[in-house]
Amino acid sequence: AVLSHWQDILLLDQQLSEEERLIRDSAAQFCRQHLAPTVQQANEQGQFNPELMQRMGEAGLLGATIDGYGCPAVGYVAYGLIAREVERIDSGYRSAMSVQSSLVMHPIRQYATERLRERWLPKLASGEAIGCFGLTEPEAGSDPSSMRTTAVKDGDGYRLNGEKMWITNSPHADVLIVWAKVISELAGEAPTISGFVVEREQVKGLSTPELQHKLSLRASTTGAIVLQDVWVAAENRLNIDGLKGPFSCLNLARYGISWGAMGAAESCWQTARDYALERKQFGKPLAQTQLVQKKLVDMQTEIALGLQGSLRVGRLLEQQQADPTLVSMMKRNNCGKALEIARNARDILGGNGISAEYGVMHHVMNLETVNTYEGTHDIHALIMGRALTGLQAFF
Ligand code: TGC
Ligand code: FAD
Repeated sequence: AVLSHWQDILLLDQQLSEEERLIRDSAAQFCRQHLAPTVQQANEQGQFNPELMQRMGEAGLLGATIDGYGCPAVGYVAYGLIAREVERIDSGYRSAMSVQSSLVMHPIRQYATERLRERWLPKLASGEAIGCFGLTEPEAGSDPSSMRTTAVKDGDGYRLNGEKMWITNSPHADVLIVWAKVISELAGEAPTISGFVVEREQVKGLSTPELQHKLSLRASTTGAIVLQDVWVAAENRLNIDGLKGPFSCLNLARYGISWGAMGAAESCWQTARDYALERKQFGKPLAQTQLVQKKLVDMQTEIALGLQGSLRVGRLLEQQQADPTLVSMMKRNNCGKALEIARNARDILGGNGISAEYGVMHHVMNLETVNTYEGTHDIHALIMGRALTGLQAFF
């Protein structure tokens, strides 16, 4: 007989509060109703529909952990559960949700002035406004400390120059969090990295061309941010100096990705199981062969363990006890495992595995990005390696 809770073998459900289960179920319902019907077309056409942000806003999925400003103030575990449901459909949709929540609303909430919070957070929560986060540059990816974008004091503000690359949602963004090196007026003083709230309608010299030819995360728009003498008021500089500014936002986003990647993996695994039960070769279902059962069981094991790890980190975050190293561990593990699971699911579906109709191949393609952005698989190994040995091996 089939185990009644084969889909939740470690009974994660029992470890959630009533409120968390309700949030998860309503996010799942929203995703089935509003995201699933369009995902195949969005991936095939390489298009993100910005109106989806308003639908996500109505469903309370944007800035979910923030208290006030029209946000629901849910816990970190609930936030992870939302990311899991959204990414079960598509990593690109989850990207849109997590950039808005963790990389735009979070820094505005933590480091911007009250006036900017009041101006932007309610609109970002409702999806009426879209935000993006510009850290990566053409010559500075894993090593953001080598960024070339500069901010130079000019009157009552700063003049920004430089180029950001690979920025989720930049072509649609009304508000852009841009990280730059602030060049001091004092001779000999080292530059410091700081963030700036760039409001598209208020500035001149900003362009955000879309990147073309992407074969992954096609249901998400990715662009550049080109800043040519863009002037922003001093008030728009975030109140945080150094790389801990962007990294403190990345902690939250990376944590959400650890849940999201498991959602994509679960979708692939469940499709592979259904397919293997249905499909017969050599006179019996594929699911009745030892090799296929092993693949399905390996998937199940990694998903169950990955979800438990993310749940534990979420609980520690809620108690303010999670060192960022734990986030690196779960982001790295769950993205790497999800990619392997998606590839194995694709394999079990044979030729059908490459068809968009079965909903597995787009996860394979997406997870290639998810394994790379927000710190690559190997960069998170080096972050953990440094925490384990006390020796940094980046350079
Ligand atoms: P390092 O010396 O390690 O640190 C510099 C300062 O930052 C502090 N710090 C952290 N603070 C909070 N949380 C963390 N996780 C932190 N990690 C470091 C650190 O304490 C220090 O503070 P202070 O006060 O002493 O100055 O800096 P490093 O240059 O050696 O860092 C190396 C490394 C590899 C760890 C780091 O650069 C890194 O993580 N690289 C990966 C880059 C990355 O993740 N980029 C992400 C771009 S955004 C993105 O991909 C969005 S995709 C969105 C989507 O669509 O979902
Ligand atoms: P590189 O840093 O050049 O790395 C290339 C390879 O070298 C990797 O395998 C890496 O692990 C390895 N490597 C690098 N350094 C070392 C080392 N010291 N030791 C051993 N190996 C090393 N960025 C943003 O700021 N905002 C966004 O919204 C955003 N969205 C993105 C959306 C998409 C679709 C993609 C693909 C990327 C996005 N990124 C975004 C950028 C992303 O964060 C970077 O691609 C990522 O950090 C890696 O940087 P890189 O591509 O320059 O690779």
